[in-house]
Amino acid sequence: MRIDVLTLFPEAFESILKVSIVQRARQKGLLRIVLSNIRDFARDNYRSVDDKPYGGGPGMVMMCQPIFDCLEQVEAAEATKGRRILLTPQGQPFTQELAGELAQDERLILIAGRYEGFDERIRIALKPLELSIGDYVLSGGEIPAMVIIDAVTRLLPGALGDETSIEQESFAASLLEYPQYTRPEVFRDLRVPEVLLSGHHANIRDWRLQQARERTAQRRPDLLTAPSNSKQEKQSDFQDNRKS
Ligand code: 9D3
Repeated sequence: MRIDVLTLFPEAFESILKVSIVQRARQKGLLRIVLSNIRDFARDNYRSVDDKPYGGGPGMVMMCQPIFDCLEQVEAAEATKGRRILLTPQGQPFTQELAGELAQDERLILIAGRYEGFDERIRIALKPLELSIGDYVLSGGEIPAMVIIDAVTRLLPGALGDETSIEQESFAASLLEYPQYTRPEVFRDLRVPEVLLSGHHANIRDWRLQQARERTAQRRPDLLTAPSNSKQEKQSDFQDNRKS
């Protein structure tokens, strides 16, 4: 997969490029990330990429011209144009399911903005998929773009070490994780639950499923009623558990 990022802060992406799974996927040749600085496409002496909103109001708006020109050059670099994605607080919520769909694509083009927003003609003419990563206010689209890169990269075939992990991740949205323990058996008087030491695999499975259900009901009851849940499949995760 090739991921292009159009941004005013390409240097902000150094961190994600250099660590863990994204870095490993790049080394393995599964992923190529190409950063483009929108400001390189500015045309005036001030290298402007934003301007005042028509009709007045606070803040500045990202101009069409630098983004259109940057995108045109980026798209021309490959035969495959790729899926255009605009990061905005008004976008469709990014989910694990969507990450799975994006991971099938050959090429993604992420456009991260700053300021109060984009000139509406960027939406009208470029018809991007518009994504938000959640209902909180960030300073720009760079962190959302990194979130998408990270979530999608994990789903590229061969990116994760062992193959069972991907299967388990696809169920991540249906039930919360059960409690996990590692050595020692007693730490500051806190004991590991007896069932986990018993070696009785059927009981361990039952306990984990029950714990996961209780925890989900307590903390995220919305997950238990959501239509996209594959609870059957999640249960099969417990029936054939290779997690620990
Ligand atoms: C005052 C109205 N604000 C819109 C809710 C203005 C505004 C706030 C923050 C405009 C842009 C931004 C910068 N945020 C993003 O670019 C962004 C974002 C986010 O803030 N939260 C969650 N997902 C995303 S994706 C892009």
